[in-house]
Amino acid sequence: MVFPSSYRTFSDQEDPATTVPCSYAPLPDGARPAGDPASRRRPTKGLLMIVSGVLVVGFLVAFLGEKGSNSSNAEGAVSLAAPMNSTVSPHTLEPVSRGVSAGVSEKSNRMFAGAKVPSFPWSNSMLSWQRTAFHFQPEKNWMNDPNGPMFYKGWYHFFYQYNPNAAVWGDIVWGHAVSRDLIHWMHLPLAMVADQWYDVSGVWTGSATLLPDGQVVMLYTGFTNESVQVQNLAYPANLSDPLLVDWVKYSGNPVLVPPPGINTMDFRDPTTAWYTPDGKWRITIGSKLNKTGISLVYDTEDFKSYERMDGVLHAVQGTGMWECVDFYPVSKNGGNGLDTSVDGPGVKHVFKASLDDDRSDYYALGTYDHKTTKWTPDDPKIDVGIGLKYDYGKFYASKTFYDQNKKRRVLWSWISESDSEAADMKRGWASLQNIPRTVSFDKKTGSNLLQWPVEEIESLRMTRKDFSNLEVPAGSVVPLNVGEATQLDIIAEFEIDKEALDRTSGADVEYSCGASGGAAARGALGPFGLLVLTDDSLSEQTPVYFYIAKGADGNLKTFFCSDQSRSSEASDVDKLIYGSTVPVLNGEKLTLRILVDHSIVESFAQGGRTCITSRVYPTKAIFGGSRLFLFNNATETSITTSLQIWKMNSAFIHPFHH
Ligand code: DQQ
Repeated sequence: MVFPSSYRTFSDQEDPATTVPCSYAPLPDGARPAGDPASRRRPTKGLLMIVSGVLVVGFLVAFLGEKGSNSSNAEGAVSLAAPMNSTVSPHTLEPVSRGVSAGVSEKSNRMFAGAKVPSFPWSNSMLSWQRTAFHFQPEKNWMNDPNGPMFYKGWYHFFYQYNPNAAVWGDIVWGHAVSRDLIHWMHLPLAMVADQWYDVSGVWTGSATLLPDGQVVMLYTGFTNESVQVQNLAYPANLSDPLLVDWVKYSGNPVLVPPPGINTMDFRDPTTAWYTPDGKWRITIGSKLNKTGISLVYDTEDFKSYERMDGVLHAVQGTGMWECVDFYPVSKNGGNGLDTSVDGPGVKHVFKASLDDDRSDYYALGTYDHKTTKWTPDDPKIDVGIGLKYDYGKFYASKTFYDQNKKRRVLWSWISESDSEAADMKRGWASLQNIPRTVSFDKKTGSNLLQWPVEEIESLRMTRKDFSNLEVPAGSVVPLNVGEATQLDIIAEFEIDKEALDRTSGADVEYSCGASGGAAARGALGPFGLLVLTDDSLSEQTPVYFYIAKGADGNLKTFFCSDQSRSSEASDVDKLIYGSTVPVLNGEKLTLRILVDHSIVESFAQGGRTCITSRVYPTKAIFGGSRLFLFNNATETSITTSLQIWKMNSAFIHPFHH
């Protein structure tokens, strides 16, 4: 790739004694589907409405006691051998609307929208346990989208949407941190604050472009004094400062305003620019037309003036507003990552949109034609917004960057909370970023990306325990003696009994992670996997597992799931069951990796073909009370498994002092 000089500058790791299976099978036979969270909450909501209607305080307290003891039925549809004895306070949480006038999106915390749920009496010690040890998070307050990630003069830079004033969304500015290795971070002063008419209501999401001559271009969305979304240009005040502490906003901002026909509140989140064969830089910006998600395209030579390209880069009906669009090339040979401007026959292009309507990040693989300014999905049946997700748990507003230092493409994402806003405020912080992941094309399947935690995370590995060829009989739980299990890196492989596999037929072809009863529901060939963040009695547990469905035709379909329904005794946390199918090729073992870091569990199946990130808020499986177990709740097969489990160090993220 040749860049011309024509663009203008601007000044402006076994303990044998403890690895025998338990003599009990705490995960029971039989189950009925868990149902969706709304239907699970409905009885609570109805009764609470009656209670509030008659306003009898004694009845309210009695009702809440009843609700507490029923919580496992309500949430998971089946009971465990060790039921949850929930202690709830006589308070209920009502969704709080802080309103647009406070600069707060009504969509920033939707979990309990329209529902009243009993609030759990979170202690300060429980809340303090939730803070992570090696995931990026600010010292306090609210964070959301990753912004402008890049590698510059020996440092990884990470900017993020940040509320300096509270642990809820609002008053958004750009936080900034730097790292040598993407794991150990140093917090820097705010990079950009809301101090201009064109961003006074919020310095929203943006992306960085590194120009061949060493300049750094930052394009971001400003929410103006009149609530219009515009695009602005900023750049480092001093390119010789590797920490890029000071930023200048271009005097001619805004550089782009919503074009005719586009709603002034639906024009945001410019991408990193890529260089076209026509000698121009090209960006795309998410929007919508009615219910169709679209991506507008602009060309520029100087990042100050722009030409709108005809049509759109891509559009998908019924997907709603596309936030934080990302567009980048991947090598068909699955090798190194590629600079955003690379194109050619060995390249496929990934298109990603964050769907404001369901708060998930969807991607698709396809072909880009620079002449027509169009991207076409390989398979329209799994187009953007209706097919693959980067992650089937909590994962939103993600953004990649090309790391020229290690020749890889790295993916960052906002991991929001799934507890109550009241708990967030009491704790004083909200949201995390994922462990950055390398992203590459899966040349074995040819149909998906592979995501894997950056190799630098392995520098935090401390003591290791290995477990080899453990047999986990059908219907059993096996404790893994690793001690306190709150900071772990787990690698596991599983083999199913071949005879059982052969003799089973027509099992669970209609299975789905979310609607088939979760980890407690037994099938012929699953579920089996790990119970993380689990207390000794197994009353709190977060299963991460495989489930194999076998069609009458002999075809196998493998699911990878994470079940939050028994993750906490508290009711005021999200208890969804996440997951999807995962491609498993002939001859492959089932493999998984799990990073456990206090309230976050990041799980990767088959080398990262399917990923699930969960936020969990146990009340007993914390500190020294957290344990790790294997489980096999299948009825027809035993499982043989080998594991390597490392205790993880803290990354000691700290402030920078001049
Ligand atoms: N968050 C930003 C917007 C973006 C949204 C505002 C996605 O720019 O569309 O904080 O989470």
